[in-house]
Amino acid sequence: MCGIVGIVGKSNVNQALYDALTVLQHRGQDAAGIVTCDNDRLFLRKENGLVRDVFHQRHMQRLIGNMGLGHVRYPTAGSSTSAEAQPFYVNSPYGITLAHNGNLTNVEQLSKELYESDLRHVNTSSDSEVLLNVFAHELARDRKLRPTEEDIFQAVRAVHQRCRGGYAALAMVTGYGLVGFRDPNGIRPIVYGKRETEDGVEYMVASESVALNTLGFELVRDLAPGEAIYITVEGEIFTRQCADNPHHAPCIFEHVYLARPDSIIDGILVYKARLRMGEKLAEKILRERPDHGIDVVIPIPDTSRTSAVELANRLGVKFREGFVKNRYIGRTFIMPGQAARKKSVRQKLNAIELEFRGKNVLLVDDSIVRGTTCREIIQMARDAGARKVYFCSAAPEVRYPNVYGIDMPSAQELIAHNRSCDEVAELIGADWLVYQDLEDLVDAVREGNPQITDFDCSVFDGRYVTGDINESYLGRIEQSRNDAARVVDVDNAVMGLHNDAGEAR
Ligand code: PIN
Repeated sequence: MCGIVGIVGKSNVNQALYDALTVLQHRGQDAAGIVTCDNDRLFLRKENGLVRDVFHQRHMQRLIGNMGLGHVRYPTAGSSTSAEAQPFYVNSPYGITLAHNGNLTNVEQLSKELYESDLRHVNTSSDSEVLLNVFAHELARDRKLRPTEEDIFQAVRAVHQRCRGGYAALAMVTGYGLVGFRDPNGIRPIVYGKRETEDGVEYMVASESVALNTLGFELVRDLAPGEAIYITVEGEIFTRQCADNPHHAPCIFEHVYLARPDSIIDGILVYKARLRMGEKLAEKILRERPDHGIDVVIPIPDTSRTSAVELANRLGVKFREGFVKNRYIGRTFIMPGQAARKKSVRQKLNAIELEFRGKNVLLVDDSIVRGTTCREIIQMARDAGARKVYFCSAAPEVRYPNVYGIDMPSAQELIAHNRSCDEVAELIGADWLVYQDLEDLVDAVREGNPQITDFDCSVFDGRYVTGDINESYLGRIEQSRNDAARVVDVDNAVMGLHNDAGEAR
C-alpha cells in the first residue's frame, strides 16, 4: 500500500506536496519521493525513509515549479531498495513521471511485451515502472509533438486494456499537465479537490481526502472506477471514463485499517464505518455470549479505538485505555556480525496494570493477520493481572493473500488460514475470540454509501474481483512472499543511491 499526491498550483508546490505526504505517511513509511516541474525541467528527490528524513532544506530548494507529484511507499516483496522509490521517470515521450498505489497482476506478461514488442527498458522489478512504460508507450503511439486531452485519455484507455490488478496512479507529463487514473474496479482509492487562491484555482489529486482537508483544498469527488482526470499546467481540468466495463468494487480493507479515520473514501467516512463495525461486533457478542461477564473493553491502539468505543457503548461496559503506545520508536541499529533484532511489542506498547488486575477484559483489535502481535498482547494483559482475556477482531478472519497492493504475508503465515476461530483463540492464548462476520463488515461499510454493491473482500473470502487470479498466480506470490525470500535492506542505513540528480546525501 502506498500514498500518492499531485498538485497543479499557481506558485511553487514543493511545500504543499511535502505536507500532503506527511499526512499520507500512514500509507507507507518505507520510502518517499517528490518530483516537480518548472516549465520543461523536472526536479526529483526520492530516497528510502520517512518523509521528514528524506527531504532536507537543500532538496526542497531545488524542487521548484508549480506542478508536481509525490509518493510514500510501503514495502512489498522485493521493493526495498531505494532505486525502487517513486516517482519513476521516462524521458520519452515528453518526459513522464509516475507514482502509483496498487499492484499489477499481469506484470510478467507486460514486462515481456515491453521488452519484445514495445522496445522499452525497465530497470527495476517494480510494477510501477512497468505501468509508467505502458502509459508512455501508448501516449507515444501517434508521435505527436503536443498531446491533447484526447491523446491522454486514449493512452489511459489503452492502459486499462493492457493492465490488470488494482491501481490508482498519477502521471505528470512534463510541461503539459497532471494525469490521474483509477483501475476499472476502483479497488484503490483516489480523490481530487480544489482551492481558490488570489492567483486562481489550484488542484490536488490524492489517495485520501485528509490530504485535501489539511491543506485547505475542498474535496470535489472520488475518481470513478476506470475514470481519468487531466489537469493542464494552466489549470484547465478534464475528466473522462476510460474503461469499457467499469465495475465498482473498492477495497474493504481500507476501512478496516489502511485509511485514516478522518478520510472519506467513495463517499464513506471511514470513522463512521469503524463505529458501525464496533456496533455490529457488540451485537454478535450479545447474541453468542449473552452472559459474557466482561468488566472492561480495552482497545489495542490506535486503529481499533473507534470500533472499541462503540462496542463498549453497545455492550454497556466501561471503555478504558489499558495500553499506551510509544509514538517515538527509534531505528534498529545493526552491529557488525549481528543480525537485526526485531523490536518486541513491549517496546511499542505498555500496559497500565490498574485496568487489568483482577478483571475480565475484552481486547479489541482491527484485525488479526499473523497473530503474533496479539499473542504477545494477550500475554501482557495476563502479566498485568487480568483474570480472563477475551479478544475480538473488528474484521473477519484474514485467510487469503492480497494481490491488489496490500503488503500481506503469504497464506501459510496467516494465522486463520485453514483454521477455525477456536483454533486461532487457542494459538493466541485468548479465553475466547470473536471475529466480525463478513456480512456485518460489508454492511458496516456499505451503510455509508448504499450505491456501492460490491467490495473487494478477497483477503477474507478468497474471491478476487478482477476475476483473473488463478492458482498458479497465487502459488507464485506465495513463493515470493515467503519471509525467507524477502530482500531486507535493514533500515537502509548506509546504502542510499544518489538518485537526487547526482547530489550525495
Ligand atoms: C494497527 C494496525 N493493525 C493492528 C494491523 C497484528 C494485526 N495487526 C494488523 C493489528 S495500527 S497480528 O494501524 O498500527 O494502529 O496480531 O496479526 O500479529
